[in-house]
Amino acid sequence: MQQHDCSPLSDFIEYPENEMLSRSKNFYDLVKRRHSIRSFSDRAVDKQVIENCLKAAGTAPSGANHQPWHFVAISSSDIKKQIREQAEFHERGFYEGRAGEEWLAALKDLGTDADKPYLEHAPWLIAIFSQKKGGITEADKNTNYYVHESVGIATGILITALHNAGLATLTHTPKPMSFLNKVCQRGDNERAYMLLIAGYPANDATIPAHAQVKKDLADIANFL
Ligand code: IYR
Repeated sequence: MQQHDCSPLSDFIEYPENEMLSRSKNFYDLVKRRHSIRSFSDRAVDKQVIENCLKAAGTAPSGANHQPWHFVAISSSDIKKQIREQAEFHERGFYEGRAGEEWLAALKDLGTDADKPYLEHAPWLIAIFSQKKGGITEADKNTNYYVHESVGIATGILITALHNAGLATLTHTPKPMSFLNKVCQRGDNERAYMLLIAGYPANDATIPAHAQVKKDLADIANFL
């Protein structure tokens, strides 16, 4: 390996094998209770919880460790209202034709439509941006690598962290999403990647049957 500055791996924890087995099972039991919901309570969620989950997301591996992401956590009613208005405007165009027949057919069993009341009801919206240029510090303007992969992994950790904290989420990708740059005051170097809705589920929250069909292990993996 090339000469480079480094320190010993000191915080790795090795578990006894039986504990490893139970931990892996417990984690599966935890994450299989994560469901995307579309009906949120307006009950407030402490900002510190969101901060901790964002810190967890920020530990994600990334190309050359450039951490090519930015999260805008929104609790302001005014900004949520603007996002709802613009998302619904674009979604109406999507559902009224832009999506095309095949895409609309794929969404039928989820029951989604252009109405996005949760964008105002939920206590937190987290707009996730990817950065084309960057580096190990915020001031850098170097090329970023594997941006989609990196931001995808960070988003996955964020969703899991929020679920682990006891919150429900919804991944939302209004199409197009570029209005988020303006509303969130993010520059040209950033591209809106996803909008995450986070909060407590409303009492009437449901899970579409379609979303509960998960492929078997044998269908998603094989061992060589
Ligand atoms: N962005 C739209 C449409 C939509 C697309 C997919 I793919 C989904 O899995 C769910 C919805 C919307 O949020 O309604």
